[in-house]
Amino acid sequence: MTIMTQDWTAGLAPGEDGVHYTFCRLCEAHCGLAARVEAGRIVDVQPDKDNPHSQGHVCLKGITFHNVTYDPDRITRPMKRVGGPGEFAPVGWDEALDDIAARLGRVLDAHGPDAVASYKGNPIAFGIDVSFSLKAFLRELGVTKYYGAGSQDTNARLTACYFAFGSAVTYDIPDLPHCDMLVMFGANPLVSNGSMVWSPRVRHDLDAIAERGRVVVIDPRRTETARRYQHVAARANGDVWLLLGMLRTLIDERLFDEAAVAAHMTGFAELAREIARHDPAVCAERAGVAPDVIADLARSFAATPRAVAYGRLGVCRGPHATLENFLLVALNLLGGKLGRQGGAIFSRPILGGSQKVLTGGYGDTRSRIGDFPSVAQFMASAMLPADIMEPGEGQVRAMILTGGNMVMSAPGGAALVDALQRLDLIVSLDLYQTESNRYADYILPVPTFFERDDYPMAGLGSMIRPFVQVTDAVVAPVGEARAEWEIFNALLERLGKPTHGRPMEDLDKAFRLGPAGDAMGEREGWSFDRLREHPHGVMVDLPDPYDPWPRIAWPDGKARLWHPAIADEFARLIPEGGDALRLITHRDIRSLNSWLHNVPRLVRSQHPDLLMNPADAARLGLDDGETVRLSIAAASVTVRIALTDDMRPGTVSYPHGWGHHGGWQHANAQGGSNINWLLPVGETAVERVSGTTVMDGLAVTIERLADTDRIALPA
Ligand SMILES: Nc1nc2c(c(=O)[nH]1)N[C@H]1C(S)=C(S)[C@@H](COP(=O)(O)OP(=O)(O)OC[C@H]3O[C@@H](n4cnc5c(=O)[nH]c(N)nc54)[C@H](O)[C@@H]3O)O[C@H]1N2
Ligand SMILES: Nc1nc2c(c(=O)[nH]1)N[C@H]1C(S)=C(S)[C@@H](COP(=O)(O)OP(=O)(O)OC[C@H]3O[C@@H](n4cnc5c(=O)[nH]c(N)nc54)[C@H](O)[C@@H]3O)O[C@H]1N2
Ligand code: SF4
Ligand SMILES: [Mo]
Repeated sequence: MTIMTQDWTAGLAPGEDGVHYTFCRLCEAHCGLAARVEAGRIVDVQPDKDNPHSQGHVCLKGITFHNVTYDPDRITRPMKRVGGPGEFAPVGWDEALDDIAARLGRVLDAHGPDAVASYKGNPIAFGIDVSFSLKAFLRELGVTKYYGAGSQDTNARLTACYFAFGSAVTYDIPDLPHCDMLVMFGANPLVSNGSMVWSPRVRHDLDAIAERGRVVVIDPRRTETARRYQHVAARANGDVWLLLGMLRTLIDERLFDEAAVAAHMTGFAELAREIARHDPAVCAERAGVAPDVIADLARSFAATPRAVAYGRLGVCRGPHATLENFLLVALNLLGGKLGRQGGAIFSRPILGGSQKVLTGGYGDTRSRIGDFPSVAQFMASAMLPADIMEPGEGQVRAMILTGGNMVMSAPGGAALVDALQRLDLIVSLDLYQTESNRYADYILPVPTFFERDDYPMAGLGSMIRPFVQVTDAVVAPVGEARAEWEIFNALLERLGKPTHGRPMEDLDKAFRLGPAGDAMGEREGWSFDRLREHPHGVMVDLPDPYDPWPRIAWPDGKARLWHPAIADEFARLIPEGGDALRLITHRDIRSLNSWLHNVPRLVRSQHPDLLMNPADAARLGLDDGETVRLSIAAASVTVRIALTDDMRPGTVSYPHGWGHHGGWQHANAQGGSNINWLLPVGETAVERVSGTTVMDGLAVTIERLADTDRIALPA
């Protein structure tokens, strides 16, 4: 391995020999990286120890990512489908773009923009040019059907914020550096590196909180994070009851912040009346947590001035996900933690013009079938197959897939695959031939993050310590790969529509006009050019985050503890009965959703196994390491079980994103199964108020395989 020296010289051109400082764009941590280029190729990647934000933190994904850039299975030429699924042949760029534009134009002319849908994958959020250009492209075509990860990820949290704060784009983040008690619902930051809160050294933040006070992790699995701090092994989807129990203690014992409620909130009486209907003992039973543990959590939370409740995926995908997130926000509000140092703070605007209060973001469009609202533009994924299959005005006939591998990551399984094959046109911009775009008509090759300029735009709202960095591409795009923004402009040009410039350039201006900017040279501050002279990035000063009330977007300026939609959700609240096993998902530090399984160094020590408590296995007569059939209704996959008392009895967990059969040879050889194949679609699979796919905590059946069904999985 080459030993790195910090020998950066300002203005290294892409591909020039030397060490290029840049940042990882795989997860929200956005760690600083130092990439050594020799003879035009990245030969080694190390942590950038001089990055003031990540301070040398990285994980194995970031420092092995050049293996993706140079992966022999990567798509580096435009590919056209010439036969069945997965049968592609290379074509020239002009031929591909001409044909795509002609076919897209025909769909638009004959059926209008509602016949075209977009699927935007998770990595697109972390590329500034691609995300802005995709938006501009769809806007020019009049396309408003945005599908993507939202309904498997953020929708419920953002919907709850809309009801509480009046905006689905204003969410609160935990002020980790000043916090003395963090109550964490369904998040595993030691593996995920934090989500909807950006802090690359999140473990150091949590350790410091535990040192000063408490970190409590509520999770049906004793996760890597739970193991390090205090674990409350609640039942899957039991959080709504746990939260009701905590709120009941706060209200009954008058431990809430009465002054804050009176000055800044409405709806207290309605919320209190509803909460009074729920018996703490019953709540505790349904949460699967002892009553005194819940009461103690509430009292300790109330008594700790610098405390905050935070929740992520584990509370974002159950049948009551919006209600759970709303009660979580209510806990922070009633506890007097919003805007408190060490409590919950709103992100600090960094772009000019964004200081204004943003409203809406909820229900701007609705699904054609089922009438579900979009949230921050994302439609309910569970309705995509019906949107393609059901005839009528607005039936989807063409799709643009930008990143995203929905066959692995969205619900639908066989129904989704069937629907994709009915489309007139699928165009995919991706690095690989995946389980989803094997049904595409074209796959267009795009750069990896090492091959493009960027700025950590997506995180600016969630960074607890504001940081900015501008990076140029480290190397030029491999093969014939072309930036997505160039592809979208080339298509717009052929369709006779107005094209747009490079989004990075517009953003520079917005940044310069924002609070950290130089006001176009009028004052001391930052511009992208000046940032380029600071290759490790810089920490920036932004306005005080401890005055949240001007950011409430409801016309009366008050946060809401009640909303008619929340009343409806309470009316719908029924306890989950039965003793079926419930399925949840876990992540691995060396995986990223569905697409890093082709890097041998990352996958060699991973085991896609169904984690199960030994007591459940004994009840079902199953052995450790056995391959079993896992089913939801009629859909089933085979998985290998691994027994561990980390799982709460009654809950099983499987990592998502496995079971490959795309163009990634190494990934295909890893075995495992795609559990999203099991997830139902259609109206009953959707949590109504947020369009969230109900996918965590579904009841599953597990059977021994008959001897003839047994298959060998790699060890
Ligand atoms: N290494 C790695 N990092 C990643 C990713 C990755 O794939 N790999 N993905 C990135 C993405 S896209 C995201 S959105 C973030 C997600 O970030 P996190 O939400 O922090 O990550 P998860 O591991 O999904 O954690 C969810 C936790 O919820 C628990 N859980 C499941 N059901 C319930 C429930 O009903 N109640 C409670 N209380 N807990 C429950 C699960 O056991 C799990 O530990 O991670 C990001 N970072
Ligand atoms: N069962 C279960 N399902 C889940 C989850 C879970 O925890 N459990 N998590 C959900 C969550 S939180 C998320 S965010 C989604 C993620 O699901 P998706 O949004 O579908 O994302 P990925 O599966 O990560 O697939 C990303 C694709 O983008 C491509 N790609 C990578 N970089 C780029 C780029 O720069 N440009 C372009 N054009 N393409 C690129 C990759 O090759 C890959 O094909 O999965 C969701 N699905
Ligand atoms: S934690 Fe790993 S994947 Fe996430 S930004 Fe840092 S290096 Fe990249
Ligand atoms: Mo996500």
